[in-house]
Amino acid sequence: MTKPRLRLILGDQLNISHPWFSEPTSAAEYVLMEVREEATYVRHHTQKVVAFFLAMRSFADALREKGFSVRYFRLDDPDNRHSFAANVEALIATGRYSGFDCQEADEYRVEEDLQKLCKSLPVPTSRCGSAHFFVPREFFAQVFKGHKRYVMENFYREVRRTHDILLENGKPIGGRWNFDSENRKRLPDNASPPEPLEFVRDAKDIVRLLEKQKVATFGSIDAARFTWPVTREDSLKLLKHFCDKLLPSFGTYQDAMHTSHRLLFHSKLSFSMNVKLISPKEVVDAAVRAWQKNSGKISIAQIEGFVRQIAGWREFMRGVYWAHMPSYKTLNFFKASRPLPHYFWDGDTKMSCVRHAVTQSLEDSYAHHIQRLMVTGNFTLLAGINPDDVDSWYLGVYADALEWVQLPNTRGMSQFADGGIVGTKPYIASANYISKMSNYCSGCAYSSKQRTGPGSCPFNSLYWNFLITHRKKLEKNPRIGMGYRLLDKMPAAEVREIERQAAEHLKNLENL
Ligand code: FAD
Ligand code: DLZ
Repeated sequence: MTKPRLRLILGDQLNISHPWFSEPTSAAEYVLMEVREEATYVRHHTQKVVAFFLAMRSFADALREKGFSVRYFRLDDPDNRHSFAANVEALIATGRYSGFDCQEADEYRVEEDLQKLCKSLPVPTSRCGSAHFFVPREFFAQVFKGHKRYVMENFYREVRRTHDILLENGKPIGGRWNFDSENRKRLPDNASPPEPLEFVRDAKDIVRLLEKQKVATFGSIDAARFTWPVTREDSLKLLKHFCDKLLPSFGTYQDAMHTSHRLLFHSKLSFSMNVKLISPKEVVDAAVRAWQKNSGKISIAQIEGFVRQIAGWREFMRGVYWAHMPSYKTLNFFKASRPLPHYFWDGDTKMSCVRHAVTQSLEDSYAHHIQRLMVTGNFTLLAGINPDDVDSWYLGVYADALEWVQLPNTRGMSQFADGGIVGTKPYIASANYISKMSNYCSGCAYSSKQRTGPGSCPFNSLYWNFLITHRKKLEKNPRIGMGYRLLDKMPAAEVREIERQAAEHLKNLENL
C-alpha cells in the first residue's frame, strides 16, 4: 500500500475549496495543530485565540466528515512539541508518510520557517498556493513595474479589470471607479442599524485549556456565549445577513462611529475571510448579486465602497507586505519612541473617543476601520508612540489580526512609519473630525472645540504640534499643505501656546 503524504493546514488556511480536497481522501493525512509558538508570539486577545482554536477544530471535524484522515494536536496533547516544524519533524520521523506538503503561509515569519523545514526534511516536499486571494503575490509587482509610487486606486482598477467586477463593456458601472466621496456620513440620531448576527457557542473548555496551559492572553470573553463565526456555515450566514440587511447602508455610514452602535453597517467578515472559511471572491460575488437584485434599494456607491475594501485595500495590503518584508517591520519614519499608554490595555482614559474605541476592542476583539484608523491610530501617531508598541497592540487585540494585513494597515496606513509606501499622507485629524463623524465628543471630559487651555481636547494641540514637529518631513506633501497654510496664518503667540499645551499633554500622557 502506498504511504500517504503529510499535509500541514495552518490556522488561517481553513479553505475547504482548496484543490487538495478534490483529491482522493487516501492521498494524504492532514495535520492541524494548536501550538504554543502561535498562541504566544504576541500577546493575543482571548477571543482571538478561542476563535482560531474553535475554527480549526470545526474544520478538522468537517474534513473527517468528508472522509479525510486528520491528525489534530490539541494544546494539551502530550505529543505536542508546540511548533509547526517540531511537530512535522516528529510525524515524518515515524516513517508513515511518503512526503510533506504545505501551502504558502501568509506571514513572513511562518513562510521562512516552512521553507527551512521543507529543505531539511528527509522526504520529498512540495509547497503550493492557498487558493484564496483574487490575485497572486506577483500581481502587485506587475501592476507597479516602472512606477515610482504605489497607488491603491490603480491596483484596485486592475483587480476589477482582471476579475470583471462591476464593469460594463470594460468601463466601470456608474461611470466612475470610485464613489468614496459619497461615503462619509455621520449616523443620524434616529437611525437604528440592524442587530448584529451572533453565533452563540460555549467556549468554556478552551478558555480553561488556555488557563491550564498558562497561555497569557488579555481582553474579556463571555465564555458561555462566544459569538464569532467559526465555521463556513456561520460565515455564509453572516455574508447573507450583510447582503440583506447591511449592504444598503454600508458605504454611506462606513466612516461613522457611535457609542450605542458598535458594528453599525460593517460586515464583521474579516475573521472568516482571513482564516479562509470564505473567499474574497465569494463575498464580492454575493454582494454584487445582492446589489443587482436590489439596485433600486442599494446604490452603486454602497456596493462599490464594499468591493473597494476587499478587492482593493485587502489585496493591496498583501502586495505591500510581500514587496517590503522583512524591512517593513522596522520602519519608523517619524522616529516615534514613546511607550503605549496604559489605557490601551484597560480603557481607563478621560478621552471619550479613545475610551470607547479601546473598551470596545478589549470587550469584543473588534473595532471597525475608522475606530482603528481615526481614533486609536490617529492618537498614537499624534502622541509619537513607538510603532513597535502600536503593532503589538493591533496584532494582539483584534480577532482578524494576522501580520500580512495588520502590519501595512498599522505601520503604513495608520502610523505613516513607512514614510508613504501605503498612503499618500499621514491620517491625522483633530477633534473636529471625530466630533463630525461620531457622538463620542458629547459628554467628554475634554472640549473638542478648545485647542489649548484647561479641558482642551488633546487631539487638537497634538494635531497642530505634530505638523510643527514634522514640518521638514511633511510640508512638501501636497495633501497636507492646507494644514501648513493654516498654521502659518496663526499668530505666533497661538502657535507657542499650542506647543506648550501639547508638551503638557505629552508629559501627562499616562493620565489623559
Ligand atoms: P468591513 O467594514 O465590513 O469591510 C469589509 C472587508 O473589507 C473587511 O472584512 C476586510 O476584509 C476588508 N477591508 C476593509 N478595509 C481594509 C483594509 N484597510 N485592509 C485590509 N482589508 C480591509 N483588517 C484585518 O483584516 N486585519 C487586521 O489586523 C487589520 N488591522 C488594521 C489596523 C489598522 C490600524 C487599520 C486602520 C485597519 C486594519 N484592518 C485590519 C482593516 C479594517 O479595519 C478591518 O478589515 C475591518 O475593520 C474588519 O471589519 P469588518 O469585517 O466589519 O469590515
Ligand atoms: C493566530 C493563531 C493562533 C493564536 N494560534 C494558532 C495555532 O495554534 N495554530 C495554528 O496553526 N495557527 C494559529 N494561529 C494562526 C497562525 O498564526 C497563522 O496561521 C500563521 O501566522 C500564518 O499566517
